[in-house]
Parts: sequence; structure tokens; C-alpha cells
Amino acid sequence: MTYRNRRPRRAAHATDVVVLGAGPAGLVLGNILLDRGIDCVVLERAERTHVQTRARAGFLAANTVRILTRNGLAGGLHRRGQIHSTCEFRTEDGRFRLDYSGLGPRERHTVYPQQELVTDLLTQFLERGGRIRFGTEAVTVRDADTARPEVAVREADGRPGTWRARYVAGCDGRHGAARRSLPARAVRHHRDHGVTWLGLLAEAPPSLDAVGYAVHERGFAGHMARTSKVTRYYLQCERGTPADTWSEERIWDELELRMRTREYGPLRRGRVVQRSVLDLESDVLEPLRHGALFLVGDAAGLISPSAAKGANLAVLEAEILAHALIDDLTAGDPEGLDAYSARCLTHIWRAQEFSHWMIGLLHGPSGADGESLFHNSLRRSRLASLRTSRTKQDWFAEHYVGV
Ligand code: FAS
Repeated sequence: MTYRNRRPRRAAHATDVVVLGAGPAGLVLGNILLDRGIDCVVLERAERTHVQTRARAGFLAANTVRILTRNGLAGGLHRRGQIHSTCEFRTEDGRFRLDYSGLGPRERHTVYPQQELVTDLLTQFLERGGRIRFGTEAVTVRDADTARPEVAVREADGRPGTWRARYVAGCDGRHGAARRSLPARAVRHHRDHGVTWLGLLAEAPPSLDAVGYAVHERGFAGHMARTSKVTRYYLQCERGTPADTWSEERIWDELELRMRTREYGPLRRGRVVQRSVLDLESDVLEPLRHGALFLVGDAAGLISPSAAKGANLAVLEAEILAHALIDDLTAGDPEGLDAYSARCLTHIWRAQEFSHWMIGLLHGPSGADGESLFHNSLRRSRLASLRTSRTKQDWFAEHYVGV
């Protein structure tokens, strides 16, 4: 018998809940389950350092802060987060600011970089004895329509493995195994907004004490603080633009042009340390439950960053699912699990509706044809009513900071 041909033995594991992905959704879910004594494991395909340094969102809604606080997960953001409550719009019709802490639900954002939140959640989970298998890629979820679904994985050493569980939480994003394992009857609502952003992180202090939205005939530009030393910028660009074709000089010149710095003051320049090109698209999977498999966060639906909702929805859905799983696994009460999909879809569509409205507010076609002119006049009218109507401002605040 030649040893060479023997296939590596498949490692088999079991638990109550397998969580796919160690992003905000997976880690909030894992921490709450662990806290209530539910046996669970988080399978994460990337290495720990990558997960802890991946810069994405930064604006946490008041409700997200409440969720993290009541689950004992907000120590870092209370110590290092910065409160934000102002938007500044710079358009062809002038500039106006909205301090939304005095509008609508009178709530504010906390600016706390996603990678710092993920690091806090991950560290707390591990320190409390939680299990995360880094470098373990979920390949597929099988038997989701049974009481013992199985997750087939590629272990960190390349060997195949399986995890059997009572439930599987797909928190592995839009390209994860959970989405790939959905039955044919699953519905995917999808919209390509036809807009592309160059997303930038600059080692430069924020230049405004507000989120800056600049609407310009050359395209949209956005300014969002991340820390006192790092600022996120967005620049609308042509679809298909490779991220590295814009020189730093051209980036800052274009930002200053669109943010009308001649009128409103200079931007504080710095080294661009991260850049990515984002085609603004949105999708929603329906339903969010397939037997024992649940979709959470970006796996449940992708939302464009125009309204800073992605990470906030992930945390909200993770808490809803956590309590539903706990009720079922500790008290045999399946009500929360049965209601999970409908409950989360209500929040998701509300956020999608506002995110879509924001895209219409911030972008306009550059053409001079009738359709483009009509669209741009609508956009200017939306901005004008946001500037002048208290009712519109209250509506804006409710949707902007609410999830
Ligand atoms: P995540 O994508 O954060 O986490 C999923 C995890 O699953 C990852 O760690 C991944 O490695 C792992 N995984 C994937 N496939 C796997 C597999 N097969 N097996 C095991 N693990 C697997 N949102 C905002 O609100 N504001 C912003 O400014 C903003 N900026 C963004 C910028 C960028 C470049 C991107 C990509 C997104 C941005 N978002 C923003 C959205 C972002 O915050 C997401 O909504 C948020 O990360 C969603 O969290 P999760 O659902 O946990 O998914």
C-alpha cells in the first residue's frame, strides 16, 4: 500500500451554532451567544491580523451604540469614539449645515473605525474563552433543511473538515459560503446604482467638524472623519477606473475643486494610505432564513455606503438573531427564529430606501439632455427642501442616524 495516495483524513467537529465570518455581525453574535452559555464557534477564512486591520465603516448609529453597550461590548468605543452630529452640504446653490442632534429623534453618531470595533469584539470573545478558527474557509453549508446542518470547510492546514451544528449563521459577507449554499428558490433583489466611488483613507486630520457632502458638476465628493489623524474621502469616478491611476496630487486637487475650498477653506492634505474602487450597488436576499441557515449583515444584503448603514445593520441583525437562537436553544421557543427574516427585512428595506434617496441627492447625470436636466432639477429641489423644511430635516435625521 503506498501512503502517497492516502487522502488526508477529514476532521469532524460539532457544536450548537456555527458562525461563518468574524466581521461585526459574526463577532457581535458570537459574543452574545457565549455570554449566555451557548456553545458556538466562529469560522473565519482570513488571518487575525487581516481581520483586525481591514478599514471599512466608521459611523456607528446611536442604536448600534445602545446594542453594543447593553451587551457589554462598547468599552473601546466609549473610551475612544468621537461624537458626531453635523452634516455639511456644499452644492452649486451654496452651503448649508444640519446639526441632526436637534432634529428628529435627536440622536448622534459615534465615529469609531470598524477595524477598532472588530478588534475589541474579537479580543473580548477570545478572552472570554470563545473559539475562532482563523484561516478556516467555509466551503459550503449542507443539510440546512434538517436539524443537523453541516458546514464543509478547508482547515487552516489545507485539510478538508466538517462542522455539524443545530444552526448556522451566515455572517460571511456577500461573497461567502452562506450565499453560495442557498436553495434555488432564494430571491435576490439587486440594483446597480450606476455610480462608482474612489474610496480613500488619508493620513490627514479631518478638515471639517462635520460629514461633508459635496455635489459638483464634476461628480460627488465626500469627507468623513475616522480619527483625529485619519480621514475617509470619497470621489465619484468613471466606472472601471483602476484605483491606482489617480496620483495623490490629482486626488487632492479634485477634492478641493469639488469641495469648493476657494470659498469654504482648504483641506488638510496627507498621505493616501488606502484606496479602493466601489461600484455602488445594493442587494437584498429574501428570505433570510433557509431552515437552519440564517443570513446576517452583508450576507443578508449589501447596502451602498452612501448612508453609512452597512455595519449598523450587521450589528442590529446579529443581536436579533442572537436572542432568537438563545430563546430556542435554552427555552425551546422558536418564535424569534420564525420571525427573524421578516423582522430584519423591515429594517433592511428601510435602510435601502434611505440609502437610495441619498444616492439621488448626491449624484446627478452630467448630460445636457432633457432627462439629465430633469434629474438634476429634482436633485436641486431635494437639497433645497432639506435646507429649508424643518419637516424634511426631521425626516432626514430620523433616517440618517436611525437604523
Ligand atoms: P464583513 O464583510 O465585515 O465580515 C465577513 C467576514 O467573513 C470577513 O471577515 C471575511 O473574511 C469572512 N468570510 C468571507 N467568506 C468566508 C468563508 N467562506 N469562510 C469563512 N469566513 C469567510 N459601511 C458603512 O456603514 N460605512 C462605510 O463607510 C463603509 N465603508 C466600507 C468600505 C469598504 C471598502 C467596504 C468593503 C465596506 C464598507 N462598508 C461601510 C460596509 C461594511 O461596513 C459592511 O457593511 C460590514 O463590514 C458588514 O459586516 P459583516 O456582515 O460582518 O461582514
